[in-house]
Order: sequence, then C-alpha cells, then structure tokens
Amino acid sequence: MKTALITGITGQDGSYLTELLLEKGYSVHGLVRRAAVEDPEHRMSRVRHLLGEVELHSASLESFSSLFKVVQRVRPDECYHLAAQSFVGYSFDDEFSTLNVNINGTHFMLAAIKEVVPRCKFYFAASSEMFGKVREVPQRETTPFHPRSAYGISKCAGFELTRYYRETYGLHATGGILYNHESPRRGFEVVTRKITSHVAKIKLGMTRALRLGNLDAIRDWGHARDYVSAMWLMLQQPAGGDFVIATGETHSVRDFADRAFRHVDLDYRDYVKIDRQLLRRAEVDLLHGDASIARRTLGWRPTRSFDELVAEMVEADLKRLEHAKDLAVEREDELLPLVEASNDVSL
Ligand code: NDP
Ligand code: GDR
Repeated sequence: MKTALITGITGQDGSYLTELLLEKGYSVHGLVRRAAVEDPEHRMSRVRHLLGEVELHSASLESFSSLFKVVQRVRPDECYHLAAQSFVGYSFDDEFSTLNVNINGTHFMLAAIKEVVPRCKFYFAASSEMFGKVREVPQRETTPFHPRSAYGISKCAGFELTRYYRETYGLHATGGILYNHESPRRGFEVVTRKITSHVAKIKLGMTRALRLGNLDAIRDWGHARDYVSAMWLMLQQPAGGDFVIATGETHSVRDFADRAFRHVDLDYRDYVKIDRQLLRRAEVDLLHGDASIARRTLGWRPTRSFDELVAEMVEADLKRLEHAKDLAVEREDELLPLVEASNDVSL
C-alpha cells in the first residue's frame, strides 16, 4: 500500500484527490491547520465524509519544524503540496502573508522531503497565473512567466524551487501548471462559484442582483475532478517534470454568467451589475493553455465539457439552498443564517 501526504486536504482539490487516492488503495494522510482540527464541522466540510478513512496531522505552513515532524511521522511515498493562500484577489490586499505562506511553505516542504524521504515523489500546485500578462497564446511549458499579482509571484517562486530541488538534489519533483478548475466544491470567493451561488439565490428569490468586476476576462476552465487525476498521473512518471494542464477551450466571465443564468431560464443582463471596486489592480486578461505534452506523455485529457461544468455547479447550488430553505421552514427559523451555514454542506 502506498502512502500519500496531502497538504491543503481541506480544499477543493485536496478533497477530490483524497477520494481518488483512497479509490486507488492509498493510505492517505492530510496536513491541516490547528484551527481546522478544532472546528471540523465548518473547516473540514469538503472532507467530512472521508474523515474515518484518512489520518490528519496538524501543522503550520509557516513552521519548518512542524512540517518536518509530520513528514517524519508519515514518511510518504508521494506528497501533494496543495496548501496555499489561493485567492488571487486577496493577494493584492495582503502581499506579505501570500508570499510568506506560499513560498516558505513550499520551501519547507521540499527541504523536509529531501532530508527525511528523498525518494518521495513531490507535486507542487503551480498555476497558469504565472503566465499573467501572457507572452504567447496558447501558453505551454516553455512560455516565459510574467505574473501580475503577489499570488502569481509566489507560484513562480514555488515552481522554481521545485525545479531547483529536482535538478540539484535529484528529487522526483513536479510542477503542475494547472489552469482554472472548478466544481461545486469551489470557494465562494472565486468568480465561477460566486456566479452559480447567486444564480441559485436569484432563482429561489433570495437575492435580486449579482455584482461582478471584469466580465471580459477570459479563462480556460476545466473540472477539478479531471485535474486531480492529472496530478496523480504526473507522479506516476519515471522522473519529475513540468506539465501544463488545461482544456484548450476558452470562455469569458460573461459567457460563464450567460450560461449559468440560462440554465435556470434567466437572462444575466437583468441581474448582473458591474462594480468597479471588484476590478483588479492588475488584471490577467486571457489564459489559454496547450496541454499537448500532458496528452502525449500522461495520456490525460479532460472528460467534462464547459456546459456540463456550469450545469453541475448551478444544480448543486440550487440543491444546497433548497435544502437550507426546507430546514428553515421545518425549524420555523430565520432563513439567512441557515443559508450561510449551508455554505459548508459537503457536495
Ligand atoms: P483551496 O483554496 O480550495 O484550498 C487551499 C487549501 O490550502 C485549503 O486546504 C487551506 O486550508 C490550505 N491553506 C491555505 N492557507 C494555509 C495555511 N496558511 N496553512 C495551512 N494550510 C493552508 O484551493 P484549491 O483546492 O482550489 O487549490 C489547491 C492548490 O492548487 C492551491 O495551491 C492553488 O493555489 C493551486 N491552484 C488551484 C487552481 C484552481 O483552479 N483551483 C489552479 C492552479 C493552481 P483551510 O481549509 O484551513 O483554509
Ligand atoms: P483566478 O480566479 O484569479 O483566475 O484564480 P477568479 O475566479 O477569482 O477570477 C477569474 C477572473 O474573473 C474576474 N472577475 C471576478 N473574480 C472574482 N473572484 N470575483 C468577481 O466578482 C469577479 N468579477 C470578475 C477576475 O478579475 C479574473 O479575471 C483562480 C484561483 O483558483 C487560483 O488559485 C488559480 O491559480 C488560478 O485560478 C488558475
């Protein structure tokens, strides 16, 4: 039985990856913050259904010694380093913590792996945000980076550290340059989930408008379930490397909103309001990936279409809110607190 250690196990990707590795017969260990251990009901909603099958270890990404101890205890065969401050918008408000957590956390994990289990295969969650102000379209593994946020800079640094440990210490270390991938487990701050959760609220009469920033930004959106299988495939290669993972299909934020509102027979133009406060200081206008190397080397390809993704997300949000509404009626309680609490329902 192989042993995997996942940092960021409570996040969208961590939860799907855990399911995948358990299906494959792995012993799965997760690194979580102490706050999550103390409040599992809310902080572990995405993995609540898996808690009996995984072993959790609390540690801080800011503390080398805490990470070192977890690596020593688990001695993983594969390590998926997914934990990060992952919201690009927030990184403009707090550059320091984004850079600190994302860069040091990655450096600490690499250094601990090198010391304790140098044969462990290491996955780093790099990002299309590293391409930022893109130098070519579509982007591939050789496209130069031009990050436009502290988040993008932190991912470039983590990616280079991963490559450095591969080349200097011979680690099986891989940087997966993943494009945006979504699901009903996406955080509510990200534009896709913000749209689908508001579409559901509007349809159910709980709110009347959706405020968005730049509708013209273009992204290459895939489904998180497809992307975690790419992570696993990358670590099954004979050596570490770098891979772009993308669908190769692009849509604007406007297209996403249009599709989501149409799913419930509404017209987005009647509900979406532009809020200039939500425009980013430095925008990434267009991300479009070329995953030919992953297709050829890993045999990976996306299995879910854009329309299927949007439909699944809207349906899941409708179901979640209808469930909350039923509960509210049952308990003759106020609706809103329950709607907020239901954000934690595991989907
Ligand atoms: P999420 O935001 O859903 O999950 C992030 C995870 O990191 C959570 O488990 C979170 O824990 C943990 N985390 C955040 N800050 C800390 C910290 N200071 N200490 C310990 N743990 C922390 O992200 P995703 O699952 O979507 O993404 C996973 C990784 O992939 C991230 O590194 C992200 O940057 C990267 N990525 C994601 C893409 C996407 O489209 N989803 C695309 C490209 C890269 P907690 O629950 O306690 O907050
Ligand atoms: P992104 O995702 O920055 O690409 O990072 P996000 O969904 O936040 O933004 C995508 C685009 O939508 C525009 N936008 C808005 N964004 C948000 N969040 N809220 C809004 O109201 C809004 N209106 C318009 C943004 O300006 C942007 O152009 C995600 C994260 O998962 C990263 O961790 C990951 O590395 C990258 O994807 C690839």
